[in-house]
Amino acid sequence: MGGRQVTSWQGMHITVAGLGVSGISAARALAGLGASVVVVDGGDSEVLREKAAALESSLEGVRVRLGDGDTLPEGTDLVVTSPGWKPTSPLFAAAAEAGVDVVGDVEIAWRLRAPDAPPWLAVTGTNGKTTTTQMLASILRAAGLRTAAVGNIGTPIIDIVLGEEPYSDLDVLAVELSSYQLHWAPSLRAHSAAVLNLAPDHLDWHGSMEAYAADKGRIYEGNRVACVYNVADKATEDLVREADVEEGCRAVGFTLGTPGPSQLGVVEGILVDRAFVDNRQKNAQELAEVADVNPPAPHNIANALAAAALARAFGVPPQAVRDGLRAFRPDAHRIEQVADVDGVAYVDDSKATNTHAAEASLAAYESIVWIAGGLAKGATFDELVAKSAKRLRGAVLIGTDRALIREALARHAPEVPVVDLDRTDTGAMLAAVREARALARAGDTVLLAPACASMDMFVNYNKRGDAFAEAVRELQSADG
Ligand code: UMA
Repeated sequence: MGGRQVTSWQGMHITVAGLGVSGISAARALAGLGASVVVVDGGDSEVLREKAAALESSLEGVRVRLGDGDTLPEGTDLVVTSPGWKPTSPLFAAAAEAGVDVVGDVEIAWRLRAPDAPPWLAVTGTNGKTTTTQMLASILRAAGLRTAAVGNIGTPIIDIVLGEEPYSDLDVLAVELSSYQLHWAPSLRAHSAAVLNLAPDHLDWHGSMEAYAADKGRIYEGNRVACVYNVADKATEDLVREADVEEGCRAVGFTLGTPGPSQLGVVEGILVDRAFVDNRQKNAQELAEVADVNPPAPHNIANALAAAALARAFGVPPQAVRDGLRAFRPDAHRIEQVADVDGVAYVDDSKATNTHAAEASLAAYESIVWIAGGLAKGATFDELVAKSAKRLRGAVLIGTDRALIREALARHAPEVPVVDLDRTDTGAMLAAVREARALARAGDTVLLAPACASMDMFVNYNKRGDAFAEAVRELQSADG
């Protein structure tokens, strides 16, 4: 990588909001560039104190203030926020009052990148972001390119653009961006970007669906080669239309149906490209088979098409799309089959923390015993249940907001047997799996797709998925 683009950080007084993954990365980078950094965090736990001590002792020029995330430190020139902080946070009101800008860590990464830095292929959407970004990275690797999957996926982008090992000398980045990160990254300009889908989520953070969509749409701003949208989700296409892009940048759709010109889609079990081919009015290029997608559930084929579109926009050959999709393995807790017991498949989709994700999950199986419930985050379940009713053999409900799902089942699927466990303790998962097994018949799928957040019963969705797998194993060993 060449020299840095910005040289004016020396002596700047920067307040970093949040002592989490992004805040620590931003503080390190900015202090390393000569800025004087104060990290503020509203929390004051043992863990945070340990993190604060480690950060302060490892770098000159960084101070941490715990237990007060609201007041702006005296003399602040710029606030760099972590994504989780709401725009309505008092700290930002204080910054506005003082005439101080607020930007996110992604914005800083964009400003810090070297002139010859690798381009960004960016992915957002309500659901499927992480999987699509990983598929994209796998395809890019199969094409022999040096790449990393970064951003909301867990690796802060600042670490990458500063060229720290093992990230130096990459050819291209596969970047997952959340709506929060996009909100705080006004000057970001990707090579190409995709919005996978748009459904209500995080509305408490954004304030409204319009504001949420507008932040997602920011990913298309200034794209150079392709804005990739979902043909089945008109809202994503609208965002492309509203975006201000570079001359010559194309709108490219992906669809589970037969693709039109400038689209990628599916024809008789084959993923085909009618966007990045010569004479796209007449020609189509075979990329891969549906069976190459892991798992080949409809929403995941859509993810694969979006990843393929971004890779093709970057000039990746068709063969690499197939090889990359074949090499891709999904993360745990995302439609992960954990066991097959007496002809019944047990599938963990604990990552389905909202109704949109659960709907995609339920659409992937024909006959389902559904384990659902948890924290609803203000969601309603009528549409989800109405759309999925015909696939349900039965339902087992757990968690704080289970009554909302029970009532939706009573309205739209009165025939479906429902077990309401009336429990929110961690051990409830074993009971839920037992009840599900009693309802299931050979050929059915017992599917954990809660449509809710997990924090009422578990530390996070990973632990919820682990508890499910553990419960299935206990059933197996009790049988054996
Ligand atoms: N904090 C406050 N006041 C606030 C909010 C937070 O003091 O009002 C403090 C907390 O005490 C905590 C710190 O800020 O110490 C946490 O900051 P954060 O919530 O922004 O989390 P990070 O650890 O910096 O992680 C963030 C992303 N988190 C969120 O967007 C909530 C991570 O995405 C991302 O992987 C990481 O940056 C690196 O880019 C996680 C996520 O849940 C996976 N994302 C959401 C999603 O995918 O749905 C958007």
